[in-house]
Amino acid sequence: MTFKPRTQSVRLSLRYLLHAPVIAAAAMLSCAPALADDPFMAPAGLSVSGGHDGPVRADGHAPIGVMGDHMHKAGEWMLSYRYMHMDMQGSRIGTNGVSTSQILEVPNRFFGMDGQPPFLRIVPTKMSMDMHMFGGMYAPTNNLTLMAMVNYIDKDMQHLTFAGMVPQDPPQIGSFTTKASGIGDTKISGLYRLYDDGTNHVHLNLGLSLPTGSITERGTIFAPTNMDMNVRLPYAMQLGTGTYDLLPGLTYTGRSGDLTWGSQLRSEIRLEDENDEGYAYGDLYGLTGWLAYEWAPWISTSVRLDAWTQDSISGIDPNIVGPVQTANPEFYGGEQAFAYFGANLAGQTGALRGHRLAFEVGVPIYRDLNGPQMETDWTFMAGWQKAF
Ligand SMILES: [Cu+2]
Repeated sequence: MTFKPRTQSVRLSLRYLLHAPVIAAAAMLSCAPALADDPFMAPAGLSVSGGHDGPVRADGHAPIGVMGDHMHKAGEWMLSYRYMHMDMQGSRIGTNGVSTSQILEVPNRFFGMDGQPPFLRIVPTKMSMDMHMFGGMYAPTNNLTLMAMVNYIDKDMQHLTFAGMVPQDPPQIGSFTTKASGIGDTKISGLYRLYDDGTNHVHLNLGLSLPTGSITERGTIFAPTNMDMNVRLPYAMQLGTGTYDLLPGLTYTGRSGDLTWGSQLRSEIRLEDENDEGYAYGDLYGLTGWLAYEWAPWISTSVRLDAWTQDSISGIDPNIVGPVQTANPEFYGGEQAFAYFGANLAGQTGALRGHRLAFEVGVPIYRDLNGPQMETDWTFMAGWQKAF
């Protein structure tokens, strides 16, 4: 098994491909003021709430996993709640799954420091994340919608501990679970309408992520030295990035009868070289595309593909030390693609009118991870939305 640095050429080419729409957006934005004054830019038929008597279209919103997919008409509010569950089991290096015994052969970057064995001796086996997202949207004008989102995160990671000083085939000496929960990073953003002809719609997403999530969570681990230790938890168990992050993106949606489609480019760009603890997550670029069919105004179903690339962590938190892959900033990031299957429901009459309920399940189709790194096996999201 080798641990050579991953080839950069594939990643770079994907990155440039993903950059292209940002450049296109910048070009479109330069002519946006002229479009914004055009009364045809915001036809009444585009309201996602369905107006006062027309049907509320289930496909008026993208699949629930897409953030900032739709805009509102002037004066309209929306409240939303999303619940997400993510399940990870096992690890991979690049595109290959690796066993526990393979992980135990990976060098420990902290070897030489007090009590640190030469190879990894703690292996994470399972992780789950639950996230509660509370969102609000408000449109001061037809061409601008503002959005804010606050998150509550719950993380749980299970590990096996192996004898530290046994050089090969170390015996397992214990296991432990770490948990962290609390407020995550807060996101505020603006969606600006660039083009709308009633069939095709394009808007710019420009957001800012505020570092409200803790990056100093602690937990008790069972160390390879056969001792319980209270330590700062690895990056994967922290609740925020610790940096101010810019969230630029571009969204396109289209409709023809009962068929809707769309795509969104998104990115997370760190605005600081390092956070208070000395590191920064890698920048992220993602592209998603979906297709939905509305069987009746109250129900639509969707398929979606999402691909993203993210660099490893730069810098290091000197308080995160341990013979475990999650303590190594190099074992973060990679390229992934997931397929999602979803349904949107929209209440039509009575007290249910205007209430939206949506679900989406995601499964991996491609995972190339800087690893060993835990792999996501499936995700689930459910959401409620209501415009006023
Ligand atoms: Cu909304």
